[in-house]
Amino acid sequence: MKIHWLLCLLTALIGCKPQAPEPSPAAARPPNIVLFYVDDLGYGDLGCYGATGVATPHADRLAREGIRFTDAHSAAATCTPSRYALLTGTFAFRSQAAVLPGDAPLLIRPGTPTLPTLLQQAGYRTGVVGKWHLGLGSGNTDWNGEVRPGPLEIGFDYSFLLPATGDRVPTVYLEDHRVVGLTPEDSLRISYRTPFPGVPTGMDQPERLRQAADPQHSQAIVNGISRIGYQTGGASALWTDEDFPDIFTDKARAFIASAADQPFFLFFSFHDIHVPRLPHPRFQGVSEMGPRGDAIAQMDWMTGAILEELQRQGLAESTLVLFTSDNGPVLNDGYEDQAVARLGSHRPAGPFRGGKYSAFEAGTRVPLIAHWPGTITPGESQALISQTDFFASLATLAGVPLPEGAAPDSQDLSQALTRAGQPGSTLLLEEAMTLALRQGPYKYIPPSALPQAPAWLQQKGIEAGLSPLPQLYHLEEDPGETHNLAPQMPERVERMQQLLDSLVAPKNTKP
Ligand code: NG6
Ligand code: CA
Repeated sequence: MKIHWLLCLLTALIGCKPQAPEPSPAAARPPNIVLFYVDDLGYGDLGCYGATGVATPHADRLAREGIRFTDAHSAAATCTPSRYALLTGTFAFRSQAAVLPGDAPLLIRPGTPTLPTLLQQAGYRTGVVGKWHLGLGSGNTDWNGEVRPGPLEIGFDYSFLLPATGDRVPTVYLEDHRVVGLTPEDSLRISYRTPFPGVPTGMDQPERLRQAADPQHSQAIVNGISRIGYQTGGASALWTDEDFPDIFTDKARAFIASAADQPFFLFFSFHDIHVPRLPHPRFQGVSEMGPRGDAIAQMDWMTGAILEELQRQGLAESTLVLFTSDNGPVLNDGYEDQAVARLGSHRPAGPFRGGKYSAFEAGTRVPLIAHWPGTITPGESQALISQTDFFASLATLAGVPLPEGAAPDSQDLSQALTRAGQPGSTLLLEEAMTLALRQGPYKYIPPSALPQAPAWLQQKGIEAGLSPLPQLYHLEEDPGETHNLAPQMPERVERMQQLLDSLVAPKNTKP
């Protein structure tokens, strides 16, 4: 200490500055981490990624002041597998994790190394607010009692959840282990198999609905909207979709305020812009695109309100904000909400082909912004990076080593995450109904065992990217994946198939 001061004095006296140390992202006190995780937001859905028809000033500010990534990927083209990989650093195909029903047990076994457990070990307070969709309980969950295991058993100190999705029962909030607002005399029951006698469904009473829905979304009616799954009781606990922005934002703010003298990790997982899209009345009509655009504006407002809380608490400069999406965009995902009719010139997937569910690029190519004022120099990054890599990267930034065998699919890309111009990954797996592989500008989709997409996708005009033949695209020359190079480049196809096989081969550890 004394020597340090002497040096300072000396340099002041001789009038030259000491050599600036190489900036190290892992500062003495590790940064707070806020992960904004939007649901179904496409590559082209933000102003800073070319959106038209809706303004996103808060996300755009993050991009202006931080790093805007142009080749970042969710782990998978649907929600549950993406979140599983994000939190465990392990691809979902290893345990065949797929989109879960709302009564599924917790998918991540307690004891599995998870990102929040690791951050707890690094001294963080950890919280998750918003959509969960990773299962809860251990099967046959009674929603009227303690619901466990859940996030608290896999590394979170606090949770306030929408348990599955907005379009699935149960349509209640869960805070830590309890459904919020239940009364003992009106117990909540759900079923994904059998209707409850006498309880109306969207199928038999469509005239009660505010948005027409497809058959899969035509069961329990809550707040004038039919959902997937049957439900009865729990009237005092049922959510009103239009309240989501205020309720989730308030919970996030309270979490930030309560954690102020300890580093914290907030996983803020939006319901927006998933279906059903029912933004609060103050956002209705603010975009030119109907409810889907209004939901984007609402999501952006929530982002701004949480950033403002960080500012108010004096935490802006000590917080690394990551802003991204769990999979690519979808327009018609089960409800008639004008998403297709009012799209105009907006391109939800930007220049890419496909979207949610798809092995084509827009299935996983999503916006990613990293923001850490004072530490990150603003810029644009073309680094190839997957959310699967957040685990190892954030471990480095938090200053903790990865435990043996943890996060086997996660690479430490902390340099790329915090500095524009740093290289990303050389290979990247994309998980959809088939796996796909990126290597530099090349994208390889192997011949699929499934000859074509399931009927419910085809009916909505969604391209799954499946083909019985190999597909190879050069994304720099052909971002829209229209010209299959496989017949011309059989050697590259073979090499990429071998690389894919080696990445898919079982790892030693499995959560
Ligand atoms: C699908 C639902 C869809 C959506 C999706 C999950 C049907 C026909 N479609 O099965 O509406 O809920 O699951 O979305 O049931 S995700 O973003 O959570 O992965
Ligand atoms: Ca999603």
